Amino acid sequence: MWLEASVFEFMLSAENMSVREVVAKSLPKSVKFLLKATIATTRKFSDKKFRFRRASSLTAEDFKFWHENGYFVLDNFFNPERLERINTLIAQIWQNRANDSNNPLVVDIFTGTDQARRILLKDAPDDARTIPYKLNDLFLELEEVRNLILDLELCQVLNDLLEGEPMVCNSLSFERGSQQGFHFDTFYMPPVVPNKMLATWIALEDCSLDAGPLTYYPGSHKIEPYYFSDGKLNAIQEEMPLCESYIQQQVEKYNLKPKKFSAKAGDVFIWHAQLLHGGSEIKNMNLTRKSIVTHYFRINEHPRDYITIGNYRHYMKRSHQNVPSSCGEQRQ
Ligand SMILES: O=C(O)CCC(=O)C(=O)O
Ligand SMILES: [Fe+2]
Repeated sequence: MWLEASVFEFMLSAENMSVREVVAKSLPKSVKFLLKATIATTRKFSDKKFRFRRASSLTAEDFKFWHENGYFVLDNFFNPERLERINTLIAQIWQNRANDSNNPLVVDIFTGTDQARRILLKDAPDDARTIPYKLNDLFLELEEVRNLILDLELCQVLNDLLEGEPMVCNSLSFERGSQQGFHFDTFYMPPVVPNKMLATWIALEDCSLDAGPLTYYPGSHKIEPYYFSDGKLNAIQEEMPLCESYIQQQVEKYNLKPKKFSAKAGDVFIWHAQLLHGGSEIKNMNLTRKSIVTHYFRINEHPRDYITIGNYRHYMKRSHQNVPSSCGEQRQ
């Protein structure tokens, strides 16, 4: 092969990701194709070195699994040190939340209690961190979070699954389980083109089964979607009882059984727009379950609404969620 092994080493290293993107951009198509094929082959034979990284292109078997089950797991995808940096940043964000009066971050606190509400993080009381909460859209503020949820190789996998380049639509950071009931994400953010949306769940630490793990029904993405009275997939609260009985009936019809995701730090769980999932009950409130959930659309459907940070890596150009006093926006 005309390219030196050391050149491959250089181009494959995570640290040189941006250089890799620049080099890749300037190459002619035929060379890019050769390079991509060779990189994939090289990775296959260097498992040890890329223990936490995975060849970007999925195999036919992977696609079959995705189409049959509506989810896909990338084991050991992220390096624990990288996750620790994110956990430290989140701790600092909580600690320093009130230092900046313009801190724009928005958090949903006391989830699942009668105190549940959406507020600015800077106004959150200390105990809000000890009860399940969702910290919204950290990616808008933190480059490290953008780089994690828009990791190049992760985005290449998402690109393959979406058949188009992914674009982050929102992110939710958790330190405990969500205990959110079973739902389809299309209740809150249906994509413009059916099914062209997906979510990733990144384990920022090992998750005990008592910490309220992610739970899901394999194969539930095959259920015919439920359309509300306006013909859309967005949930209409008053119609939820009817929708829920439809889902129940479909789960029984297809004999679907729920599963829990017992994640290890660095694992990534990817789910289809129509996969029925939720957060299971937290058995021990002292246990944390640090994770980041990200929902992605495709740039194809939002040609003017995104910011690009590299090949395959885009996020929606948008502002933070409004707090309810200024807007009654539907939330998930
Ligand atoms: O992490 C969980 O428990 C579920 C989160 C979820 O369903 C979502 O953010 O869409
Ligand atoms: Fe969800």
